[in-house]
Amino acid sequence: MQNFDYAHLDDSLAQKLIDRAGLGEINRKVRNGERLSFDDGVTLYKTPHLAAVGLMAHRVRTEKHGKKVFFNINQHVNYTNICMHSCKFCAFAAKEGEERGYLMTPEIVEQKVREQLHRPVTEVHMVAGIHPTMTYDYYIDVVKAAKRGRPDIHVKAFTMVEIDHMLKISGKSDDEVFQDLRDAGLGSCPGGGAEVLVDRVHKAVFRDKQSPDGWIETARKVQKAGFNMNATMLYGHIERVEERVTHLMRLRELQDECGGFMAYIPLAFWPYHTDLENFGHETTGHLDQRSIAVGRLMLDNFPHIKAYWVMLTQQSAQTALSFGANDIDGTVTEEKITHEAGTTEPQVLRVDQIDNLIREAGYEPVQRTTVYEEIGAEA
Ligand code: V47
Repeated sequence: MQNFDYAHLDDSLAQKLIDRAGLGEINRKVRNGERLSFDDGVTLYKTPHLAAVGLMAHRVRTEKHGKKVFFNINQHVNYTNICMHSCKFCAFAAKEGEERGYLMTPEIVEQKVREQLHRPVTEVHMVAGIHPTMTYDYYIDVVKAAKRGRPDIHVKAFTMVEIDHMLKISGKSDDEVFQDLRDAGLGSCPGGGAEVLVDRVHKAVFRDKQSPDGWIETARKVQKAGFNMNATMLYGHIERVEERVTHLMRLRELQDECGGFMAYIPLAFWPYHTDLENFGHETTGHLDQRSIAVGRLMLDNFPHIKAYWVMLTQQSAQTALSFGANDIDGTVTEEKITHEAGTTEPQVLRVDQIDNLIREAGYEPVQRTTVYEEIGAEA
């Protein structure tokens, strides 16, 4: 059966729907490749006409990527949950001495990677807590350990929070640290740790961790050192619409300057076992789709928008493919951060399950490397 595809909705019909939603001027800008303003971003977040926002985002996504949806075969290794910070949204972190705290030696990291040798994994995603006493050499060693376990694997590791910590404890210049990381085998950096890049949310929710300016500054250094990275936003807690838009504008500005961002990944907040549990609730399907769509429309200089199924859920991630997303992340394997916070999703998806999610929604699955080279036409 040929799926109805609203990307190809007759222009005048699309125009009517969007005009009726009061979004005609924003649509005109999008169609003409004009940059959307802060106020446009706020309007897109506030309008009740989600379908019109989704339609605009879907048309942009279709122009950039056609029917392709990227995924990768990856594994996660969270090498420690011991963390000196106390972010209110986090259920993963443990304090040193707590029974649930753990720290993997580089040998264990190597072992974790070896355990997956029977699968065609191309990427290891490594992020963790900021351990209060871990040495600089440890960070370099865990990258080397992953490469020893599987020499051809792409190591996507360390959020800007971890990189900043390493720069501070290394006793070396920034250039030397980036060279050490490159020599050890670091390929790129994931997009975590950004949360919401505004001071009010930082003060209220993650005050003792890297500031929004600090995240941007470290991302600038990483990209100027030649590494690609992703960017996230953690939404669905105390942040306001205007703060989400500020976050997007800051990412867009940095991308104009450095150009090293690959994907934007809105992360749906899971409240369970966190300090925001009583305040919090799971994000809604409505907010999930809107977060993807507004990201696609505002971030005109980002090539990819990722619907991370572990946090969005498979249902929302699949729907997001028609709201601007062109990537669904990967097989994952042993994710801890969201599972500690109550996600109902499994630890791992098989390639045939990912394939099915993508095809059922009317798209074409394309396996990719971490840096978006196509591995085959399809899974
Ligand atoms: O930085 C923490 C978030 C991030 C919770 O770059 C939470 O490809 C939801 O960045 N509910 C880490 N989110 C994960 C991450 C990521 C994931 C997948 C792919 C990529 C990529 C990056 O998780 C943290 C934080 O923002 N987080 N606690 C929570 N309770």
